[in-house]
Amino acid sequence: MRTQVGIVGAGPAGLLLSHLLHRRGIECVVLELRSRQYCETRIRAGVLEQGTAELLRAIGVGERMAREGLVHHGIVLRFDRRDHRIDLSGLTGRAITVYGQHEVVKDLIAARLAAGGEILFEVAGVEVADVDTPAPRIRFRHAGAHRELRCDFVAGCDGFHGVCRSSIPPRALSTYEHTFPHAWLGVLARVPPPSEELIYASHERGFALQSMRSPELSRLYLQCAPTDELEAWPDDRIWDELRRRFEREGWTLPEGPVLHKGITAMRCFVADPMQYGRLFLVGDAAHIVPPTGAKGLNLAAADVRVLARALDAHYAEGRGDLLERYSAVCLRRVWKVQRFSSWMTSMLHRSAGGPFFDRLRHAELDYVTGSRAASTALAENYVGLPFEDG
Ligand code: RFL
Ligand code: PHB
Repeated sequence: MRTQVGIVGAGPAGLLLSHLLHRRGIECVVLELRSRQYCETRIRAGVLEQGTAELLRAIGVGERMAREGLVHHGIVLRFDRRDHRIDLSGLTGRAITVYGQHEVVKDLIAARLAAGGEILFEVAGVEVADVDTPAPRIRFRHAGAHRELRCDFVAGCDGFHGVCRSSIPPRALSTYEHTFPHAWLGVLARVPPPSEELIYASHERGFALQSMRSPELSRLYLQCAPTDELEAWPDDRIWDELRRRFEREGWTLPEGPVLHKGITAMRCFVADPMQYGRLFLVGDAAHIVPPTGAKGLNLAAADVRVLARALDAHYAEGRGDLLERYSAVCLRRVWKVQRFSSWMTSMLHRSAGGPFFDRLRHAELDYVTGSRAASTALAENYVGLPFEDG
């Protein structure tokens, strides 16, 4: 098999890249470990920056999002049992769209297949070779047969646990990591979201977040210990803890059937550079941010824009400079998003630092919600920093 760009991973990054390349007349093949159904039902992110939503619309995959996505103009920070609204649109003129990541994935897969795009699901044993030569190869097994995909470039869109990053020689890569001593217990429940906007709650018992997927589905998160097991969190305990952490006069949390629950670590990770020879790392394969800023998927989409444009410049104009600058351009945004996500995480989560740090966090919340300049700084990061496509 031969193509121009071999893409490993059919998450948001790989699918979006393949759709952008297709629109620019560049051939690609996507190789995915899991089944189509698994990819389309994996519950993860929910918040799209305005720029991400605009990109999806501009490339013709925004129709269902326009119908079913929820455009939000503000978010709420709840502390001291009171609400403090950050008026995202008033402060920045921009908004966010709440639309599940798996819905984005469904829309992209449908668009790719409708356009005759090639996505091989349930491949195994993916190995990337010769990326430091002009003729990289990807070896894999599919439907019981050993196969090889020859290509000009490889896009490693295979997430944090994928194989692409580890195919770069360690001497050619620096990594930066931090793990927060918290985790999130995430719950999807069939119950109308009690508030129209997202609520980030900072409470003595720990952080809690109310989000949603539709007018009938709530997405709720609780700060928990990274060592917690799901068995320690029966539904009753979850509702009881949510009720305590969201406590506010005149606000009640209705209960409903829990459809899904999971525990997520809170990790920061950056690989530098995000490229080696003809291999380009994209999205979670290159970086992880803690979910408090709602940025992982948006950052993956930002990488994709840069890479698609650089590959287009290579094929259409014979220019290699944008590909050379791929990592440098992406990393500027990555570190700003890392900064924002870490700051949100530290400000909102209860830590073991003791009373001095509890007071500092409280002062931070008080300042952010009381100062127009500080609220604007939060808002402009939350709706998404401007793009630098290199
Ligand atoms: P993905 O989505 O992990 O996709 C990688 C794909 O590669 C496949 N794969 C392989 N394929 C072939 N061969 C191999 N050896 C392979 N190894 C892996 C995998 O099966 C998968 O299909 O990475 P991608 O595309 O970079 O997308 C990144 C996003 O998924 C991620 O950043 C976000 O989900 C993070 N995130 C959030 N981001 C936001 O922008 N807004 C949010 O509100 C938000 N909330 C969240 C989140 C992540 C969470 N969890 C569970 C980590 C909330 C949570 C709870
Ligand atoms: C979500 O809806 O899943 C969500 C919202 C905001 C976050 C993280 C996740 O910061």
